[in-house]
Amino acid sequence: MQGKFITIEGIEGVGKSTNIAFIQSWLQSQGIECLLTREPGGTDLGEQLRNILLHGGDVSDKAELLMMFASRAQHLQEKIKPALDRGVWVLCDRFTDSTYAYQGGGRQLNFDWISQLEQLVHGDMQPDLTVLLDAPVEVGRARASARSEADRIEAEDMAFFNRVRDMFLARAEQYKRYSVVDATQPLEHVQKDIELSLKHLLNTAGPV
Ligand code: T5A
Repeated sequence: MQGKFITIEGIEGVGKSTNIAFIQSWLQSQGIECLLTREPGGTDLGEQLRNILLHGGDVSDKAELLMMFASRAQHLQEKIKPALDRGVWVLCDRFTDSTYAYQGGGRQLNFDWISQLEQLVHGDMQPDLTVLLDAPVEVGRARASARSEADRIEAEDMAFFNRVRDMFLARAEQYKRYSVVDATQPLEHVQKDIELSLKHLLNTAGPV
């Protein structure tokens, strides 16, 4: 049986890394084998692209878009699809929803280009569940900046991140696979909400 594909999304600092680790340990406690990975990155090529994307100098908006999808194409072929085919559940920190939010919403690139690249790279394959951790931009930025210095994308202004957040919320309205969690809550409450979505997915997944 195919594994399930779970993605976690949201603006910077909302708690994606913290909560993807929680999802992994919760699923493992249910006897489910999981692979935890991230985008951009997840493969040797993807991690090299990530380094350019987050720490490179002048990267044009179109080059940024293409590198996000180049990383994803490699990631799907080398890691995500083989794991799902083995019945392993894949937990991915960001996926194509981030491209719609950052390159589409934030950079205001043409949506048709994103959708054409999405078709090229993963066709109709979509996550089974997307957990969107939502919080006002000020909250996410305060948490992220307390933890580390801003990278090339984190250095964008508030208006950019408000467009990113709005795009995530608009997509969450559009697609049933989304579960929106209020990330301003204390961590235990955030994780209770995530657990409910996981239980729902597990109930609809059949035997694992
Ligand atoms: N990108 C990515 C694109 O532009 N297009 C794309 O297609 C893709 C795939 C990737 C960058 O690339 C861009 C988006 C990004 O700019 P990244 O490493 O995924 O970068 O992203 P970041 O969002 O920068 O990740 P962060 O590590 O900054 O944030 P997280 O993972 O959301 O937050 P986390 O878990 O590290 O938590 C931050 C702090 O908050 C605390 C944690 O303990 C931690 O200290 N915290 C809470 N505190 C209080 N209450 C809670 N509920 C808390 N939850 C977490």
